[in-house]
Amino acid sequence: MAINWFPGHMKKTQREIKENLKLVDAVIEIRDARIPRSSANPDIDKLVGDKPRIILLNKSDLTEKSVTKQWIKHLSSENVKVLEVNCLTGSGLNAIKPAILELLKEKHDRLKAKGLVKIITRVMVVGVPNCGKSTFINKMAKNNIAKTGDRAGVTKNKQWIKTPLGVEMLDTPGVLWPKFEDEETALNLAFTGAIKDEVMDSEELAYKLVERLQTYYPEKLKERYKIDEIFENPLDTLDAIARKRGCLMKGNEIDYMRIAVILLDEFRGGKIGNITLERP
Ligand SMILES: Nc1nc2c(ncn2[C@@H]2O[C@H](COP(=O)(O)OP(=O)(O)O)[C@@H](O)[C@H]2O)c(=O)[nH]1
Ligand SMILES: [Mg+2]
Repeated sequence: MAINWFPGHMKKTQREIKENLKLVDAVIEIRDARIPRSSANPDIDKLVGDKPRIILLNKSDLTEKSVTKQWIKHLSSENVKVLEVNCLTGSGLNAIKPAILELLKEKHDRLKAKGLVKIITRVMVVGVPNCGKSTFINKMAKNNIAKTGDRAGVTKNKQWIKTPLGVEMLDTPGVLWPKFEDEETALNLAFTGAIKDEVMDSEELAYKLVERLQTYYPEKLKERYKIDEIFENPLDTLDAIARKRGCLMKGNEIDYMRIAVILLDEFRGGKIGNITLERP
């Protein structure tokens, strides 16, 4: 699976992120909770440095809860707080403010000691494509559409959004690139829709998804598609699923394209169940 990002774009966004980093107190990094490792940018630690960071494991409505808890523990550190959220409903988002305050406590204490009363906290949002950056920013900006506009001495040509949390957020999120170095990462990104289907072979992708699901979630697969058994060869399982769904062409041939679209769609929509594709 040969997928790549044009290095010119990568360099430009990297530069932009570095510049924006100077303007903020903390970084909110969004990841897809179904693939907390694959949806991370390999250079994020280097980029963010020791700036306080909040990792939002977004789309947690689609995951296996206990595994998400494991990830939270695994990814947390002194400078990094990890929260599970659902940006569609807003669930979990109110934990952001306390997390930011905790991360910035020392800094705030220092400022207060200097006599500052009103402290504005600025954050920037980063994440790989499709992790939910726009949904997050829209949700946070809701009921508070008023943008703060340019502010002398702070930044030029940058829009900040005032959120109900009392935190100002840079309104354009930084797009990071994931790494596709190994096939598993590329597949995880493709399964979850982070890589456009147009550049993928959907039939192969669906086959690989069945292979994965029948290894880790055989019962969910059986239940969703009302199949009696899982076959050793994932292709046989895929065929059984296709037959159950009536994805057949003339002469009873399997319509692989049609079942592929159905499978990927249902997986992405959480219809096969709460599934996490990788473990810490
Ligand atoms: N199930 C679920 N879907 C979400 C959540 N957040 C975002 N999405 C969906 O994920 C897709 C990508 O979101 P978007 O905000 O455009 O991602 P961006 O590319 O990072 O800006 C959209 O279809 C969103 O509706 C969530 O918490 N749960
Ligand atoms: Mg977006």
